[in-house]
Amino acid sequence: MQVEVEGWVRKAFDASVEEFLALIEESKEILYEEKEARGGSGLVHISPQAARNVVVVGDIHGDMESLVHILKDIEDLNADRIVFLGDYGDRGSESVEVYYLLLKLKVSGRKGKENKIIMLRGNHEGPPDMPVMPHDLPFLFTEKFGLRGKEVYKKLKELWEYLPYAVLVEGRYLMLHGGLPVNVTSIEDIAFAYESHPSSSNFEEILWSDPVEGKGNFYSMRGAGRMFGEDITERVLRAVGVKTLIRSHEPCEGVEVRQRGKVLTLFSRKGSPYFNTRAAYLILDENAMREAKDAGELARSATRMW
Ligand SMILES: [Mn+2]
Repeated sequence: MQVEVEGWVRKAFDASVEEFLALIEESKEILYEEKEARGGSGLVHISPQAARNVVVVGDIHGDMESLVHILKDIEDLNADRIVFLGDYGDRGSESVEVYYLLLKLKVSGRKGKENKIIMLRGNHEGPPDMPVMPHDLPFLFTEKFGLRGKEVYKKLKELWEYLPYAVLVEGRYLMLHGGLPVNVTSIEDIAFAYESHPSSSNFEEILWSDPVEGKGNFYSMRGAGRMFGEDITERVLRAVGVKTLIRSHEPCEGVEVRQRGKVLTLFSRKGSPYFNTRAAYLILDENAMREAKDAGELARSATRMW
């Protein structure tokens, strides 16, 4: 895989606007088919019996170096799935190139009926009525492609509408970008959160919320989503039948265990504007897939730091 990745990285920096548009179109078709196959749901199921190695990657935010590091690091692993937890662009100067590489992985990720690459929706890939600030991605496209950069950005926004926003490894893990919606009573509430948006805030909370120690749920300083306490986590995880929430969205030293092992936060990029000195990704191997480890165990045994 390394040869391909290196070639794609070079290509990411000098792809023409036409090539970029064609790549988005091809990815969008795959994502559309996948969404149809899920009956319109935003939830991807991974069977713990069928997967041996699942790689999970947190926020990348335009950091090409970190993304390439991860891909090279896992090239001998033969991962069944690579789950990206969202937030691909903004805040990093190579956001455009990161998108090129991720979409190239996606269109090359077909394995039988399934696709090896799962790209979840983060709050930086939100719907038009939930904008994020600051949002430098459109300016980076214009800087690179001139006026036609606007066209590429518009196409990319269309693609975001087809991205799934949660992964369920049955009986083990729930993965999403931000947090657990406080009023969820079943996995369906998560699977069809976007369908009920904006009359229900479930989708907003999946993309924007953060865990807090203690009980209850509170207003978030982010201005969107909520802060959810351990009691909420306990109830929602029980309702969907898993032990641990795996999410990203908050900068940390690669990995952070919250709420006494119920929540694992992953952060997979380095550099400005954040101050973390380490970044991390996760390898859920056969053992982790069999045993539903809590966040503390995952942080100790399944995390790869750099
Ligand atoms: Mn985020």
